[in-house]
Amino acid sequence: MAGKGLQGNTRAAEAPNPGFLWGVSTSAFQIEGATQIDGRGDSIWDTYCRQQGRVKNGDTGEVACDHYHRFAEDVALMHQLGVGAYRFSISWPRVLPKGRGSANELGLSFYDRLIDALLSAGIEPWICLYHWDLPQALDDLGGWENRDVAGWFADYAALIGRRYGDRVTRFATFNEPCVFTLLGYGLGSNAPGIADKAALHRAIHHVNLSHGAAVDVLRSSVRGALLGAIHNRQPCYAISESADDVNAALRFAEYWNDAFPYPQHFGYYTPALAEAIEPYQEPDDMVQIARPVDWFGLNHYSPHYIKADSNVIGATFGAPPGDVPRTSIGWPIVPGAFRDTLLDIDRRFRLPIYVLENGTASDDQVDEAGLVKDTGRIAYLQAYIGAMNEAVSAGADVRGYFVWSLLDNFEWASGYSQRFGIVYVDYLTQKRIPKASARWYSDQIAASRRPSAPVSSGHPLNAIAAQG
Ligand code: IFM
Repeated sequence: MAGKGLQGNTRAAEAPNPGFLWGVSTSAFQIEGATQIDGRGDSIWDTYCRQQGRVKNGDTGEVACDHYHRFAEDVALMHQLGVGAYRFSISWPRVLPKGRGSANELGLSFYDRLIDALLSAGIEPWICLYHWDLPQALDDLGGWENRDVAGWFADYAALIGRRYGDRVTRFATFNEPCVFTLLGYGLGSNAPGIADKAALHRAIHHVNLSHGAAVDVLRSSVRGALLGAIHNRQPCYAISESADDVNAALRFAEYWNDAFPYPQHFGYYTPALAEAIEPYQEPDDMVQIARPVDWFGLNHYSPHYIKADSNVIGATFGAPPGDVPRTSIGWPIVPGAFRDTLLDIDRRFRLPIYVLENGTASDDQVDEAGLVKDTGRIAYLQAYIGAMNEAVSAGADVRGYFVWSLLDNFEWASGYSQRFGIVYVDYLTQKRIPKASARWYSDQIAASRRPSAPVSSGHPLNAIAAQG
């Protein structure tokens, strides 16, 4: 039986309260596949995947998890897990193949079917408008470097609000804006592969303008809309005490932690960014950016260890000290940093917090019995959910937690070499195999809804996993 002897019945800690929202997250380009059918346009990631040497093993998003055709099976899996919510993203080029202008009815109706299936299964849909797949046609016009993108993004948000706002109230404007701007425009290691200081600063400012414009549009078009953005925040420690590394860590933190939350919530950029972005700013921009939102979305995996570098921001990732445990992808495991980050966000931003990504890659294998015993992932989730619960006990207003990710999927420049799912995907057959962590997570959810009841050992996922 899956999970036997795998801490499957071990609880992370007392869950915050019975109304707490447990969910799973994914994104369009990472799971949908079906990139060449039903009128979808190219995104910058389709282009990037075609460029030799950009993505490990030459992997692409063409098939991915084939979620476009298998979404009903995936919703059924979520139902069996018992999650209360599913955060997914809309593929902008699937619904607007050129990024603006005529909408693609076939693309729009895919998300109708997905949303309806979720609602029938009692799962709340959380829509993220942008998880990194900018329509290529807009990139051809300058993409996030072109100030007009704020208008294009607002029109896209209006389309989504009109179409799905009768069934969905939770919308995020952006997922991890610091990552796709820094890696895509500053360091050149993600699509569209640019490494240029001015490009980075233009992109940051235009993403912020687009966020504010989309909040306005959704607020006026969706009754009862509950809006936010999804940010990374994590401590950035210098790898040494040298002045260069210490300054690099401070600068890196401005780009990583503050470049979006500060203008969006407080209406200003922190000092180094304020100077760099000043040439691209117009008089009323900050008013347009700092629109009130309803919640703070956090993605957090680990702290960063930062060193000085000659790149466009003068700082990059360094190695953690040897005694810090790491996941198979090399990311440090420091649950206390998660607890402290949640408390810090609570104190600074004074909004309900939703953890919309947390999880780990692991080197998962299907064993002879057809099971995936991802004990390392269970230990990670247990420690991190425990740390979250400590933050809640200390007063942080955390309302929900979503695992990254439901499925193994396309991990950007790492292709399919890294598995983040609690459900294993056999990419040759597209067979889904819930891992031991899926059963563990499901047990947590069930137990947190019935705090005094013993954790179930006869969960339906056992049977699914046992079928191998
Ligand atoms: O897969 C990504 C996701 O798209 C954004 N946040 C981090 C995840 C793991 O790297």
